[in-house]
Formats: sequence, C-alpha cells, structure tokens
Amino acid sequence: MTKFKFSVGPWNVHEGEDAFGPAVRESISFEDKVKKFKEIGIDAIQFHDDDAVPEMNDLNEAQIKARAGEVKKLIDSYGLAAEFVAPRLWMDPHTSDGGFTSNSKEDREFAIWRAHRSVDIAKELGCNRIVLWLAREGTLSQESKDPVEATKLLVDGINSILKYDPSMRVLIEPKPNEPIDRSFCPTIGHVLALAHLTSDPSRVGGLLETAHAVLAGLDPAIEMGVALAHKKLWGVHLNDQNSIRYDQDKSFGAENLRSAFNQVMVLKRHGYGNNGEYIGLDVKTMRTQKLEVSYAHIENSMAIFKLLEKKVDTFDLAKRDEFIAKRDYEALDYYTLSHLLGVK
Ligand code: XUL
Ligand code: MN
Repeated sequence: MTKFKFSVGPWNVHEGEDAFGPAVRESISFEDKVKKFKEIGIDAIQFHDDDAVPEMNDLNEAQIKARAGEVKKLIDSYGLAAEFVAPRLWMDPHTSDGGFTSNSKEDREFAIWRAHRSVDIAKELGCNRIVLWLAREGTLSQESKDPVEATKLLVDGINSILKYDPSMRVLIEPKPNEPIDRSFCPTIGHVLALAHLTSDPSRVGGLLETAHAVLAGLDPAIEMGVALAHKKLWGVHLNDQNSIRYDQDKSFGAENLRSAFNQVMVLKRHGYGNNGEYIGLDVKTMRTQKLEVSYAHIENSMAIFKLLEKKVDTFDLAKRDEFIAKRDYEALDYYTLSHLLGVK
C-alpha cells in the first residue's frame, strides 16, 4: 500500500492580505518555512518560478539557474524535494491580459520566456513537472479574444515547453474563473482534451484542485476519477471550498467532509501516488489567525487526510455491495454517513 507523500507551497503560509485589506501577520522567511514544513512531515515543496528565484525578470538565464541551484542546496539540507515549478503568469504587468493568450505579441513572448525559465529552474531543483495554472487565460470582456484562436495559442505555449525540454511533463491546473471571468480551460475534461491537441499528449496531464472543481460546480472526486481513468492525474491540490464563491483554499475537509472522504477514496483505490505523485495541499489559513498558528491549517489538512484514509480502509465493501445489489441507496447513504460519524 502506498504511503502518501505530502507537498505544499511557500505561498500557503502567508501574511493574510486579501482584496479588501492589508497583511495581518509578519512575513516568515523562505528558509524558516522550509524548516517548519520538514518538522510537520511535508516531503516536497511546490514552487512558483519566482518563489525559487525572486525578481527573476531582472536576471539573465545563467543567473536564474545559479539562484535555483542555491535553493536546491537549501531544500536538500532539510531533506525536502521539489515537486513542481509553476510560471507565475498573472502577477506581472506583462500578463494583465493573460500569458499565452494575451492579445499582445510581446506579452505572449514574455509568457514563453517565463515558462522556459521555469523549466530551467525545475531542472536545477531536480524535478520534471511544470504546473500551468492558466490564471488569466480567458476573458474579462468576452469579445476580446476568439476562443478557437485562444485554444491554439494555449497549445502553442504548451508545445513550446514540451519542445524546450523533452524530459518535462506539463500539468495543467484547471479553474473556471477568478481572476478572469471566463477561462479557456475550466475543468479536467478541458485539460484532457487540450492534452490531445499538443505535440506530445503523453507528457501533458492534469493537477486537480478541490476548490477549483467546486467553483466549476463539479465534484472533485469525480474530476479526479476521470483523470485517473485517463492515467493523467499527476498532481492534486487538496483544500476545501464553500460553494461557488471566491477561491477560499480552506483546510482539507473543513467544508465538505463527505466529499473529502470520496476524494481520499478515489485516490487510494486507484493507485494515486504509485508513480511518485504527491498529495499536494493548496490551503490558506484564515485571515483571523495569529502568527504562532501559521501552519495549523497545513497540519490539520494532513491529519484529516490520514483520518479519512482510515475511514476508507474500514469502509465495509461487502456491505456496500449488498446495498448496491438491492439498489438500496438510502441504506448506502445512511451507512456512509454513520461510518463517517463513527457509529458502530
Ligand atoms: C490559484 C492556485 C495556484 C496554483 C499554482 O487558484 O491554485 O496557487 O495552484 O499556481
Ligand atoms: Mn492550486
């Protein structure tokens, strides 16, 4: 049985600023975060390109690689691996209209430059996964971009990564909206379809985030299952989300425990992790929280995952099959809920 490995990004411990208010906690240095991640049982770090190499736009390619090499030494010294690198194609003034699908040729070239630098950084960090959260690849004003042309531009962007380095795999992280109004790649189904348009579909797969599936009005466990059936679930971002609101990144299970149970079940039952995939967390602590408890949401998410693993292991499959045979799904619902509640 796979013992799951956990990963988290440095942005998951943050100062608490949001669209309506400023930071409420002091910053914690990258090294302190790494040290604490190791202490609480994390195995690997998720990186944006500029988490690894801040101010990278001001550096040349050799300097970027050298800085990434230093980060590799640092994480090695704490016994942590790097899971992936994701180009941050939404923060820069060059990407206000999107990256690969921007209407500006110069800005599209910038996006490709950042994607290639992410590959360089990934190689220095010893990982072969590039995650694309296509944050602004969509529209605010729908007539501003043609969806057919935009899809072609997305494919060109992905192809350029595949060509730049034949050892890299691309994991697309779909999200239906926020910060844009309408995304060109909102769900795992779109990811699978997009993968098949690229020059090497065997190197393009998906990373499914719980909250993003909920924002699309879809069920996270089913999204994961569909990707698993295609052998294309190469990453997950477990967290939670209260319905179709802003992206909340709540602790895993905090909102929908039964849904969390079903996510753990599908991952465990279908060999997720057997090829080195991580249980990635993308969780943010509440803005109310004090600095001293800046990591509790990560520890709680891992603890809930492990508790739900036990619930999956003790879920009585013979009983389930009996209810299925009788097509008594009310009884199956009751059994599932009472099992989660610990009723004997
Ligand atoms: C945004 C989000 C990102 C990606 C990585 O909603 O989930 O943090 O996971 O770029
Ligand atoms: Mn995410």
